[in-house]
Amino acid sequence: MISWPTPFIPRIGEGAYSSGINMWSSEFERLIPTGSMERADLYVCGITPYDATHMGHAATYVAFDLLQRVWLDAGYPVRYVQNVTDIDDPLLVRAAERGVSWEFIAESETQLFREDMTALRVIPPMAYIGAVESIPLVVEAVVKLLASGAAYWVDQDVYFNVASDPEFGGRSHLAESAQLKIFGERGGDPERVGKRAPLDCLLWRGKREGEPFWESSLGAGRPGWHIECSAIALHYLGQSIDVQGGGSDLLFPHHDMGASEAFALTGKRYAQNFMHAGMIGLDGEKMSKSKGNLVFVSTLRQSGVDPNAIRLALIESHYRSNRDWSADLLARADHRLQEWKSSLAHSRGTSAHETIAAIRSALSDDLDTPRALDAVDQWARKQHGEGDVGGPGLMSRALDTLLGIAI
Ligand code: 5CA
Ligand code: ZN
Repeated sequence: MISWPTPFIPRIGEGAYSSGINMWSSEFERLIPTGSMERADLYVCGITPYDATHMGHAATYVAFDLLQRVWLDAGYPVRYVQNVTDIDDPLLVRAAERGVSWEFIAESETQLFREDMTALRVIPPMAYIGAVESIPLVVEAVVKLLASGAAYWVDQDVYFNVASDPEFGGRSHLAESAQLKIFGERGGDPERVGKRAPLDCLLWRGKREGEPFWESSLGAGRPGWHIECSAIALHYLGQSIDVQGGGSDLLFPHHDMGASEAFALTGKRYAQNFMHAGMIGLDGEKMSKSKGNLVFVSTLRQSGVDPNAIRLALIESHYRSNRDWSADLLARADHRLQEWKSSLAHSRGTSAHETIAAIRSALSDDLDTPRALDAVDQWARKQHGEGDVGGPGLMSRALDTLLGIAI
């Protein structure tokens, strides 16, 4: 499906990342020095379009946008793929509630997401792939898993045998009791009779009365969730990628299941690194459709909030931290934006180089945005004081290129 327009990204000269880009200190103790990758491949789990785009979604996609900007700035060609889970149970539930078709919900919410991403200056993926359009890829993958014995039938459904990957669960490191609990909460069916193991996950759901279905060599039905991302990523990016990303709620079961499915399909470890963004909450609760405590990007935009302020608010704290959205956070970000604007207008010096080096250094250290914003604040304060500092043109371009803040 189509994605959204690429924002203009000014050139500020290629970034010098002499100490390497360390993006994965938290999860995979890897430090990849500049020059060790010919290109950077990224797969980020996309939305399930039934209630988009809330601040949690926005924070996650802005975090991966920063990663892409750092890679591009360091000179890596980036290949970025994202999916849209445009058929899944929540869409059917929402469609029934609203008395409209699930296709209408999927299309309209995906369109809103595109508009929000455009407003937030998020660089689009090179391939934006829907679950529905990838059904042939999923069927091909499931057929292969059945043939190798990594999948099996339960009535008209097909399940993945998680034991076929000896490293299953190796990303989340959860005890089995925790795995079972979370699996049950996040779309899994540990109690299903006929499975070989409670954690085995659905690959293909045979046709049910009243539910949408597609004809295939597996019979009529629709895809399971985890295999959607594995099949899309393997097809569009090949057998190994640098980073798979998403919010931390996807670590288990989604990313563990997907990694094991990819391993069963290729015999190789698929994502070399996983990056997970923290959860955005409201008043101490995770922001989610089921809790009904959502703040939407589109609502804020309609009320006249500058998308730059939304973006600044989302990156005030580190992407990995669980944090709350609040009116105060937005007010602080808006204030900061006004300060930066005023400093750019009043600037009278020449050099922004030190500040740009500080921004690059902070971002290359696991996207340390608090430190990057602090460097800009320091630069901004100096513009109003005495002394020969500044460089507003270059500074303004750097804010856009590196932080996606266009002023
Ligand atoms: N379609 C699947 C992924 S294949 C899905 O999880 N969709 S979603 O709409 O529920 O979430 C889209 C992305 O936003 C995921 O990466 C998810 O981890 C992230 N996300 C969802 N809620 C939050 C939140 N409250 N805070 C931060 N990120 C969130
Ligand atoms: Zn996914």
